[in-house]
Parts: sequence; structure tokens; C-alpha cells
Amino acid sequence: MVEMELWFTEQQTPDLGFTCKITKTIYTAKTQYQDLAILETKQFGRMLVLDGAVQTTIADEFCYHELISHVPLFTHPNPKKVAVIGGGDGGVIREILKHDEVEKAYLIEIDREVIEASKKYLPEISCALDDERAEVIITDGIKFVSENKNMFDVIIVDSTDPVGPAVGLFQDSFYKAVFECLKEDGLFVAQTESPFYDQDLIKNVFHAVKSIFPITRLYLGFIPTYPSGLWSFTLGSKKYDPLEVDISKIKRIDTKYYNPELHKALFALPTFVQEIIK
Ligand code: AG3
Repeated sequence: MVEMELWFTEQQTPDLGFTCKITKTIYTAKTQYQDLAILETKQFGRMLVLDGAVQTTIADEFCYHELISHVPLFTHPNPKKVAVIGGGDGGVIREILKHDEVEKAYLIEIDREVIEASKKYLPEISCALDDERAEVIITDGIKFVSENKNMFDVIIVDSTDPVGPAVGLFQDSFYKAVFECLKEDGLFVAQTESPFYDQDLIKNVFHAVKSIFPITRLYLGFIPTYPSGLWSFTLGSKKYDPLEVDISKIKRIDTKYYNPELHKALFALPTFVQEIIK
């Protein structure tokens, strides 16, 4: 019998592909908003793919989910009400609920099918969605933030790339609505793509956020399955500066990437990244 090999490629740029060996296609669907696939890869375990772009894998999801969650939550001194925009796999909710002072974490996701597929096929990531402190709201995140004022301590924007359903999550008007949706000392973080491939995007977002929030910071992390591996996060804050946090007061929680020593170090940028946001 001929042994067949199956490979999945994400076309990360018009000239570069990221290819993984697949042992099984677990699930595929065309949802109302996007093409969804759950693949079993040899290298990274199960993988969630939306419109051909890798969203998360069992092996490296901790890098992204911890970075986007614990930096803002340990910057705010008392985060009680937290919202995630996007993030239907539930990984950010799981990290948020590691913080005891959080009373309620809302998942504002447009695509119900991402949540359902993640609950079924990625239980390690979606496990906290049924927690009593979690509440799932299926709606457009842009509409939700513009209709709710003064509501959250922390908002985390866990979007897909700025194409398709997520385009509006990278626009100035959205950051203004996020500002209004936060309490008077609130802060937010958004994932803002790769400093290698998305320099214009990072520059535009950084300056848009800077024109709205008194404190704006960029930080970086390493996520092996994302384009270039080097990934950026943009934080906008009304009052608390991540660089002013007393790291000796940060509680130890169960993490594999984030730790108090890293909290400020993540904001130390390579020169070429400093240039992008100048
Ligand atoms: N959201 C950011 C995914 C961006 C990946 N881009 C790409 N592969 N081209 C991830 C959602 C995880 N909760």
C-alpha cells in the first residue's frame, strides 16, 4: 500500500508558506463568517484554522493566551469585570479566570460555530467557558462596545488578522468605542500582528491608540506558529502604566510563559520595532 502524507500550508505572505504534517482532518465547516478547520498536526497537536490562518494549537497556545491576558490583568490593580472581544476558542477566558479577583469574564464572539467547535475538539483550551464566572455573548464586538459605556476594567481584543470579519477591530472608531466602554481607570490590549510583516498596521494602530489613551505601550512575545514567530500586542490605558507595576506584588499563578520578571521586560523593544512606533 502507498503511504500518503497530508500537509497543511498557511500562506503567511504571498511569498512564504508555513507547512505542517497532518495526521487527521478532525472537522471542517463553512460558517456564516469564515472557513473553519480543526486539524490534528504531528508537530503541534490539534490546530484551529480560520480562513486558512492558524489561530491556535495545543502545543503553543499558552504563549499567546498568557501574554494577552496576564499583562493587562496584572497591570490593573483590581480587575473585576473583564471582556474578551473575539477569542471564541476560550483560551483567554481560561487565563482570565486564573485571577481570583475577577468576578465576571464576558466572551463577546461573533461566530457561534468557533465556540462550539472549540468546546468539542479543543477542550484543553475551551475548558473555562462553562465556568460560572464566564458569560458568552454571541454578537458583533464592534456593536457591543459601542452600545455599552463605562462597563469594564479590562478589555482584551483577541481577533483574527485584519481581513474579513475582524477588519473593524483595527479601526480608530473601534478604539474610541473601547475607551468609552472601559471604566474611568480601565485599560485594554489588542493583538497587533507581526513586527516583521505588519509594520504599517502596528504603526497605525499604535498612533490611533495613542491619540485616544493617555498611556500607550507595545509589547512582544514569541508564538511559534504565527507568521515570523515574533508577535505584538498594543496596550492602551487610562490610568495604570504596565511599566509602573510593582512586580514584587504580582501573585504567582500557574503559567508557562508569563512570570513577574517578564512583565516589564516584554516592553523592551528591539531597535527595528522602536522605529516602527516612533
Ligand atoms: N488570534 C490571533 C491569530 C493571528 C494569527 N495569524 C495568522 N496565523 N496569520 C488568535 C486567537 C487565539 N485565541
